[in-house]
Amino acid sequence: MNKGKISASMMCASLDKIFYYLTEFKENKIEFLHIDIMDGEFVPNLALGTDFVKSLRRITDIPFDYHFLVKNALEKMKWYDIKENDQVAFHYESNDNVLDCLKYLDSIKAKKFIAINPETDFMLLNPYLDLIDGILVMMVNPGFAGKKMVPTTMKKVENLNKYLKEKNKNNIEIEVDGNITLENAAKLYKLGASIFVSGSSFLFSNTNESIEKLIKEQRKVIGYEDI
Ligand code: S6P
Ligand code: MG
Repeated sequence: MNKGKISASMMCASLDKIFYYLTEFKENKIEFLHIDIMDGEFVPNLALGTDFVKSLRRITDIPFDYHFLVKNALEKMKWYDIKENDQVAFHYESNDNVLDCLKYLDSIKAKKFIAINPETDFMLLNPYLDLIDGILVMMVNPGFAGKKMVPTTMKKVENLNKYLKEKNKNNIEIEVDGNITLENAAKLYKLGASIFVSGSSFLFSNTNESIEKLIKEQRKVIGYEDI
């Protein structure tokens, strides 16, 4: 099994510690910064605006993992300065034309992910399997940090992984977002998830542990037995 990757959820990072976090993430080679973008329409919350994200981009070169929880994602993606190899997820449930979004992401050479809410059937993504790099599975109802996992989502990840294997689509990554505690990360890694969004349930849980120690603990349960 490939080693899992960590995506640190920046809506959970308090600003007074931002340089500490970014330095530790860089030194410990965290793979992504997870950038939630919320418009108060698709979800009942607002998050990470264009100028904030652009200034974050100026102070770190860690790849961004954008998660657009918005209506009109195609239009709003263009407001952000998405770089080659950044990863971008938009929601299947939104009002966008999926193919148009994928086409735009191709044109800017970003990695293409489709996000699905807990109640959305992954079979609906069947027409797009040849076109995407990954599927972001929401493990909580979207909009806020600190929510509890919707219990059925664990089985959903297991079934999705089996389905992708049967279809010979092992190249499609499964990203899990929401309530990723250490225990949930360990279970989900075994069930086939490969990218783990870490928010208030782990990296930003404000324990007294150093970020370095937390990253190492998380890595141990996602394929780095030897750390
Ligand atoms: C939620 C958003 C997530 C959160 C993340 C926070 O709608 O998409 O990315 O930032 O879930 O992590 P936690 O551990 O508080 O659920
Ligand atoms: Mg997210």
